Amino acid sequence: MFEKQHRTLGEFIIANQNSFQYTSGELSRLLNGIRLAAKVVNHEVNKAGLVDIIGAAGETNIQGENQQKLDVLANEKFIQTLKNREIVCGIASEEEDDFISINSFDKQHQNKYVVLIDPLDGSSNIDVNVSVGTIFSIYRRVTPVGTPVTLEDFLQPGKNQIAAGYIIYGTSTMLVYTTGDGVNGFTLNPALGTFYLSHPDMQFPETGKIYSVNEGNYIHFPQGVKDYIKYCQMEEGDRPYTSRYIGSLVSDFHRNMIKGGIYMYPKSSKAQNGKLRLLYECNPMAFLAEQANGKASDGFQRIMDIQPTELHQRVPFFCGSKKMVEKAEEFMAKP
Ligand code: AHM
Ligand code: MG
Repeated sequence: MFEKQHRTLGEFIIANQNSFQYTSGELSRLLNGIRLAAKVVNHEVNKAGLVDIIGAAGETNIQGENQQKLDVLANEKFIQTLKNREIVCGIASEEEDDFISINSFDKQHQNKYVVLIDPLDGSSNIDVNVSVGTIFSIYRRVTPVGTPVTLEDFLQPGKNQIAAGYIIYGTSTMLVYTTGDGVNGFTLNPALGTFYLSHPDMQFPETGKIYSVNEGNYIHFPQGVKDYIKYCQMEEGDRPYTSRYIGSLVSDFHRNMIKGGIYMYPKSSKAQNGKLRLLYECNPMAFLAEQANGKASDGFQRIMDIQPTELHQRVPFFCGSKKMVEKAEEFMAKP
């Protein structure tokens, strides 16, 4: 008997195509486009530490220009790949002021999906060789096929998402995504350039022992958040919890999903809506969290119920193991 082969991401996408509501194959082509761009960006991220050495050897940057910043490069690679393959009708990116409408001569706005993307989240971690990630979110357009996309196609509540996921450029590179039927994680074999299904049906433990928040902002947090943090630190039952904060949402989320924990980016007296973007960061992570039996809230209501009003809108974010997010909400609700 031959040993059972691990499924590749490509095979998985095809196998799941038929269980999907709209079976034109367009979503599969789109996910394959993201898979390809992920490999290209992974290659660039992996050589980040070599940039100066390669530059000094004259292999790149012969005009003495500054090396392009990796977040800008990642943005270009994802947009280029999705544009070239003519698989979406519009893209909005955290790196761009406005959305991009895509039309090819022969397709006449026939594509159905829009993609929202944070091409390289946590990019300040690149300089210190710490994990970063890409976050993506996919919706069906709401305006009629055959016409150019409008802002309305992008300003949809998170509950309308068709698919969402992230790529984590970590000790291994992984692509984790959902199409609304659970969450699956694929690990890149760098020697072959192939993603293999390594983490089927990922689930947040119902509760956990890790809290992740930038405690440097403590004095600026609302009283409910301060009280919840004190609760996490109290010696009682399974507490105190452990504090772990990478400062890279994808990495903090990924760890908490595997081990059990809560990630928080609350509002503060310095930032009334917190820091994270509803469309590029919170909604996709919220969709993944809910699909993995976790929870995502702004402290008071479900993230995916919020009706966005602008592309770069920010919201407070509490996300992770269900019981922990509920407990944080309990503290927030106290007068
Ligand atoms: P970015 O989109 O500018 O990279 O910011 C998002 C990142 C998150 O990944 C991370 O959790 C958070 O910002 C960290 O912010 P802070 O340094 O304020 O704690
Ligand atoms: Mg970001």
